[in-house]
Amino acid sequence: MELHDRSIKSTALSFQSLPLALCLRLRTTKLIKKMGVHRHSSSGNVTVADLKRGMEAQGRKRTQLGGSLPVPNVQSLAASCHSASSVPRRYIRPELDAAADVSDQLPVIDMGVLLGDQDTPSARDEAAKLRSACEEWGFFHLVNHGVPEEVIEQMKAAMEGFFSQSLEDKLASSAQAPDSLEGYGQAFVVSEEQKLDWGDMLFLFTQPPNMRNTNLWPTHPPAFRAALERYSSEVKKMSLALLMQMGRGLGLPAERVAELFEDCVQSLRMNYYPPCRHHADELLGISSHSDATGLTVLLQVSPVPGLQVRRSARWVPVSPLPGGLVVNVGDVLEILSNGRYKSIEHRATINAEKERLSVAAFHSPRADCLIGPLPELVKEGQERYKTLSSEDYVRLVVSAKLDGKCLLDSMKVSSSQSYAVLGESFK
Ligand SMILES: O=C(O)CCC(=O)C(=O)O
Repeated sequence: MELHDRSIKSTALSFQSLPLALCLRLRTTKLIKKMGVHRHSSSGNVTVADLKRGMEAQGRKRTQLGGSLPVPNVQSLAASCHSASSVPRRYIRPELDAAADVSDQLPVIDMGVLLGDQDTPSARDEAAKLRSACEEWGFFHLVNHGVPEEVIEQMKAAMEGFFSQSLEDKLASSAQAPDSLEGYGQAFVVSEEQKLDWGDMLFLFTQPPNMRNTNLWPTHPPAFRAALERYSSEVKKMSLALLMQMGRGLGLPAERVAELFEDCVQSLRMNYYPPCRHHADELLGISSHSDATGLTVLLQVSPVPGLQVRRSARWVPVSPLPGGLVVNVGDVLEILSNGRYKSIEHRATINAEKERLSVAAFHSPRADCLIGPLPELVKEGQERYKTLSSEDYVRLVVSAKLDGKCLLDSMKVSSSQSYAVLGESFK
């Protein structure tokens, strides 16, 4: 237990409080390029010294990690695409198999039943269903979740109001700084060659309140800020209660889960995917990825399908359930649970006729936790993942070439990958 409670001293890199959420799908090339650091080995690894030099040289602050290369605003681009040939090739993925397998359906968990009288057979059955959803799927619909409908409706209206403004107005209140992920713009564009996602995002830190960069929070519609604040705190409260139930499935006492997640870092990624009449089956709103954080709560704002979850070699569509939320296990939870709970790849497809909006709320454990299998969940020394301080985990996330689940794979004890980025001794 002591392992996971240890406080981590701040380093020159100041990664201690860099939230894992910030590092969602950050890619080394981008960071290194921006920091003026060159890869120094054929394996593509960089050392801590390289990172330090680069950061010092550029005088970057932690929250400046992770800007994207400049790319067009997709909402404006879509409005000007009147023929198949006007969709730029960088967005088109001819090899994409957008077809989904509708024979499988995500489990549905009822939070009301889960939190009801624990001694009833129905509560026990729901707890077993939750455990199996986390072990087998890594994804589930959550109904009766307790986030008030009015809070959800206000959040939806706030997002619709923001994205329906002119590009100038969206940029005026919330434009990303060139070297930052936070704000309105794009993420994870690291090279001029890579395929681009058909979507724009507004990415904001929401918890703890002292991490908020409120100068990027939209001022229109006028109710945006209040809606975001309420949504953020209701979703955080619900997530903690759900994490306690998920912890129970692993045999963890509620206090242990609270210790890890009560002071969690939460960020929200609000997605806008315009329709595309001409190439919908060859576009992705978000490329396939697993979430580098702990627990994600997704609100599908529009009643338009688009989310797909990988199951074996197939893609299962996740259509919105009225009043429901979609929850998924992130990489950190898979690691903490020593592989019992699964972090699964997912992606978003594009509709030919209708726009689609969604908002993902990412929750990471408090910043001074170790990221590794919880000792009490490791049987007979069988740790399946390495243990890193959260600052080293962040360093690994930013150094990994993110591609599906390759980051998580590299955290496996069975992986032969060494981490030059974490120093020569770390294998
Ligand atoms: O829009 C969706 O359904 C998926 C969003 C997502 O995966 C993300 O924001 O990371």
